[in-house]
Amino acid sequence: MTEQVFNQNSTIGQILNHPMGKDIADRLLLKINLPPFFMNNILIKSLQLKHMKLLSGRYIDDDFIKTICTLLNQTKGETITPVSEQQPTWWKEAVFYQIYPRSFKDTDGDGLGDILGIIEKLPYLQQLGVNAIWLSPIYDSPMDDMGYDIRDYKKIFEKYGTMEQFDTLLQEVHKRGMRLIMDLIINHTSDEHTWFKRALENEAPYNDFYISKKGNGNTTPPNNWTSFFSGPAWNYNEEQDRWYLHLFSKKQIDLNWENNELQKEIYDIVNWWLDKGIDGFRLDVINYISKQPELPNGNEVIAKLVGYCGIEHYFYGPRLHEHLRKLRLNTFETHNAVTVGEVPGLGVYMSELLVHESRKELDMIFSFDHLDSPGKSRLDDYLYDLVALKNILIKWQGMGLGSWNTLFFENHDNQRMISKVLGNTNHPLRFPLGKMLAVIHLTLKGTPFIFQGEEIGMINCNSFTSIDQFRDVESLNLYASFLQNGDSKDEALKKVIAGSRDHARTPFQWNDSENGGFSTGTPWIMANPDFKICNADQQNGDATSLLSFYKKLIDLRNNNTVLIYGDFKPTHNLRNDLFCYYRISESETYYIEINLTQKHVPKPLRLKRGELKLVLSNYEGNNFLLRPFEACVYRLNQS
Ligand code: TEU
Repeated sequence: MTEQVFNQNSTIGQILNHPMGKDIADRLLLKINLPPFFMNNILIKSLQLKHMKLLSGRYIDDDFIKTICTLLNQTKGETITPVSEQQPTWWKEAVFYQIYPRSFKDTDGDGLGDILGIIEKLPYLQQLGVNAIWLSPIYDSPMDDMGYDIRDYKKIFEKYGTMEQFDTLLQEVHKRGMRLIMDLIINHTSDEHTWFKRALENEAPYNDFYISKKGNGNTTPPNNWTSFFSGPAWNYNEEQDRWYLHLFSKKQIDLNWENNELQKEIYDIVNWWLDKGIDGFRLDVINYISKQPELPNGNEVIAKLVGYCGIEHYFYGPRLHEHLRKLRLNTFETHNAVTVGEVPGLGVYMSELLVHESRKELDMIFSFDHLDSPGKSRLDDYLYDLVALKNILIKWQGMGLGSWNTLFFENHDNQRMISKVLGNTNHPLRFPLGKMLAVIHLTLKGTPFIFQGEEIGMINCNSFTSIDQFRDVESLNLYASFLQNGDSKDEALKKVIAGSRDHARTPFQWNDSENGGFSTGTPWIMANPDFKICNADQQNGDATSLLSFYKKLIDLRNNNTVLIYGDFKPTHNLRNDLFCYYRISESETYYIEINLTQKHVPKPLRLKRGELKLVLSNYEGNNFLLRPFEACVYRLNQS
C-alpha cells in the first residue's frame, strides 16, 4: 500500500486518520485546552490544510503547514508488526524507585547526598517493596544542571563518592534481588567535557561532535531556537567565529548525532557501564538527539503554544529511529539491558514507534501529557485538574499489545503531585489524596516509578522566601528573565516559586531531627520544614500511614499479575467525578473505584455489589457515599 504524502491540500480528516496526525492534533488540543472531540466535527475534517490559513488568519501560515506535513511524512515506512500477546519481562513486573542522589542521604556531613547514603538506606527500599532503582546522574560534572551536564562519563562526581563505592552499591542492590538503572544523558555534554575542549581546539573528529554553525562574523545566531533555560539556544565562540547549540543550559552543549565517530564513542560509554553489570538506563531527552539538518527557524505560532521556539525541529527528528535502532543493536541488545526513554512532547503513536517490541528501539518511555492540566504549563500557578488526568491516563492505557508505558506522577523536574492538586500547605486531605494517587499509580497497566519522598507524601516547600534559596539553573535563569521583562522582584519570585523544579529536590525527610535526618551539615538546598510532621520514621511505625499504604499496594501488585498484565477497561466514564476501571485476566478481575473530588459523591450504580470483595481502601469502614478522594480496590468474587 503506497503511503500517503501529506501537503497543504491534505484534509484535516486525512491527517487525523494518520496515527501521527492524531498525536499532533492531541498535543495541539492539550496545549489550547480544547476537548478531543473538537476535531471530530465533520466540517472541520473536510477542510484542507490550506483553508486553515484563511480561517485562522495570522495564526496558521505556510511554515506551520510545512512543519506539520514534514512530521507526518517523516513516519513514512515506519511500521509496527502486531503481536498477539504481551511478553512477560522483569521490567514490566518491577516497581521502580527514582533516587535523586544529591537529596537522598548525606553520610559525610558535606550537605550533599552520597553513594554511601544510598547503601545505608537500601533496607528501607527493600522494606518498601520496590525491586528496581533509577539513579539520577552521579557522573563527574560541574553541576550546572545538577549532573545532567556530564564532564566525564566514566568517573563518579567526587562529592558523591568513588567508583569503588558505586561497585559496592551495585553489588548490594543485586544481593537484595533488586536491579539498578543509571541515567544516560547523550543529547549533550558539559562544556567542560574533554570532547568539547578538543572541539574548541578544532581537533578532529571532536570538532564535529557538537552541533555548531559558522558565524561569518555576524552577531545573530543561526536560527531563532530558544533554550529550555531561558534565552537563545546558542553560544557564540569568538575565537572560532562559531555558534554552538545548547537546548538547555549554556554549559550543556548539544551533541551532533550525525557524526558516526561520536556514535561509536557513545556506544563505548554505554557498554562500559553495562559491562559493570548495571541493568539498563533511563535516557535523558532521548527524542531530541536527531535535529532537522538544516536547523530551520522555529514557527512562532508553535513557539507561543509550547513555550519554546524550534522544538518542532528536534522533538521527533528525521533520524531518531535509525539512531535508536543502531544504539540498541550496538549496546543494550547484547547485554539484555532495559531502556526507558524520557520523551517530552511525544504522543501515543510516536511513542509506540519507539517502544513496540517489533521496533527494537526502546523498551518503555516517560510520557509528559499528564504532568500539567490542559492549557497549562509547569510554570503556571494553578491547581491541577484530576478529571483531565483521568482522560489522559485512559488514552495512554490504550497503548497496544507489544508496547509498554511507565506510570509516574513525580520526578526531579516536577512539583510534588499532592501540592499540584491541593497547594503547598499541609492540607487536611493531603494523605487521603496521596493514597488515592498511589492506588492509581500501582493498579494501572505500566511500570510504576515512585520518586523519592512520594511514598511518604512529601509536598512542595512552602518556605521559599528568597531567590537565594533556589539552586536550579532553570529557576535562576527564569528569575533573571522575568526581571529583564520588567517584573518586580516579588512578581518574579512568585512565578519561580509556582513552577520551580527545586520543590522536588528538597532533602528526603527521614525523621524529625535537624534537616529531616538528611545531613548533619548544611544541606545544599534548604530542608522543607515539613519534615517535622511528615517523615519516614514517623510513618514506618504507623499502620495507617501513606508509607504503610504504599507497602500494601506494592505487595498487592507484586503478588497479583492481573495488576501487571491484566487488560484495562474503564467504566462509568461519564461520571466526571469518578475514575473507575477493571483489570481483567483469565483467572481474576479487579475493580478499582475512585472519587476524584474533595466532596462526598454517590457511588456508581453497580448491580451486584455483593460480588465485590474489598481488598484495600484509603478509608476505614463502609460508607453510603464515596468520601473525598476515596479509592477502593476490589477483587471480583469468581462466580
Ligand atoms: O529534562 C528535560 C525535560 O524535558 C524536562 O525536564 C523539561 O524540559 C525541563 O525541566 C525544562 O523545562 C531532562 C532532565 O530530567 C532534566 O533534569 C534536565 O535539566 C534536562 O533533561 C537536561 O538534561
